[in-house]
Amino acid sequence: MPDEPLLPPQPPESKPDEGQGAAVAERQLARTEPPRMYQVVLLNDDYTPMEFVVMVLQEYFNRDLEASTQIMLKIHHEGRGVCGVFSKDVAATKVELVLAAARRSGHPLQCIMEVA
Ligand code: TYC
Repeated sequence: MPDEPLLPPQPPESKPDEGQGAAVAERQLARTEPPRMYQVVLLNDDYTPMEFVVMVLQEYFNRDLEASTQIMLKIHHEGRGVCGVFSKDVAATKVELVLAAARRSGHPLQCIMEVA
């Protein structure tokens, strides 16, 4: 015979605020922010040919000839111009591809990304 009286099975111990209901309420309160977006920006310089910049805008940012020429001229006159707005990974990849193409062709073109 055991010393202690036999009790019916007890539920596991839990404090009032640690029940599953509290966890669900907490999860529902945590609002998911939309992902940060990044603009890819081309910078002006005195050496990169205009045609090369127009080609970059067409090839890497899917702009037609007209839009590419407008953006290139804006950069030429104002010092910088936005090529497009993307998620972080896509923006970073575009920057790398543009810089690699510019270096391969021997141009000093600068391309950066910044929070949109
Ligand atoms: N300023 C350059 C030139 O006169 C053209 C140019 C445009 C260079 C845009 C870079 O991001 C640039 N050849």
